[in-house]
Amino acid sequence: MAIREVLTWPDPRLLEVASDVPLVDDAVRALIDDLFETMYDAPGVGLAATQIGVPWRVVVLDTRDDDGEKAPLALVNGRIVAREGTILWREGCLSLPGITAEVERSAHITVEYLDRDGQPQRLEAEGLKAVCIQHELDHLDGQLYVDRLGRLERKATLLEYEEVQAEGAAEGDAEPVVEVDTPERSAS
Ligand code: GNR
Ligand code: NI
Repeated sequence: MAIREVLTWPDPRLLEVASDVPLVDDAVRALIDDLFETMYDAPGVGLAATQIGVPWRVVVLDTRDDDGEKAPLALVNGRIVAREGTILWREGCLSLPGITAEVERSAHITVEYLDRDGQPQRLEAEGLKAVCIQHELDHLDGQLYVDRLGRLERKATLLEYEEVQAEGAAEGDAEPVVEVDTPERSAS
């Protein structure tokens, strides 16, 4: 198990379309474990393999159960087979840290996927869970939530992102310049 570096926009690997997993083997289960560890560490409510630079169709999420207890869910080769209604939700993304935007999604979805034992499963979701599944599956197609905004709002949101990133970099101005681009700094 390991905490992996989460890629941030505009890393070109975030734009790649991931491949179906041919067999849920120990390597895929190890990937799922790393995704959970990285997601809980961040912390985030979901994480796609794309975000740690692995181009396989694997996502994890945990939107907690009604009692606030952990409810980890791993979806391999997940696909939405039915959708109903629309919902507006304010989304964030670990690959676009520091900003959020309201995104329109399907309100109710049915998803088919393989679980960590390779068994086919089907689930229905609504609310944050449905939003999160759609957000994560989008990552596997190289899509970020800003790609679901209107053209002008996408532009404004990415401009805000660049401003927030520049402020973060400016706060580090007192540090030795040689450290500015080290992985430790960009991960913190
Ligand atoms: O942590 C996250 N929160 C979140 C909030 C609203 C809608 C989607 C998400 S997913 C995000 C983590 C992430 O970037 N997953 O890809
Ligand atoms: Ni995301």
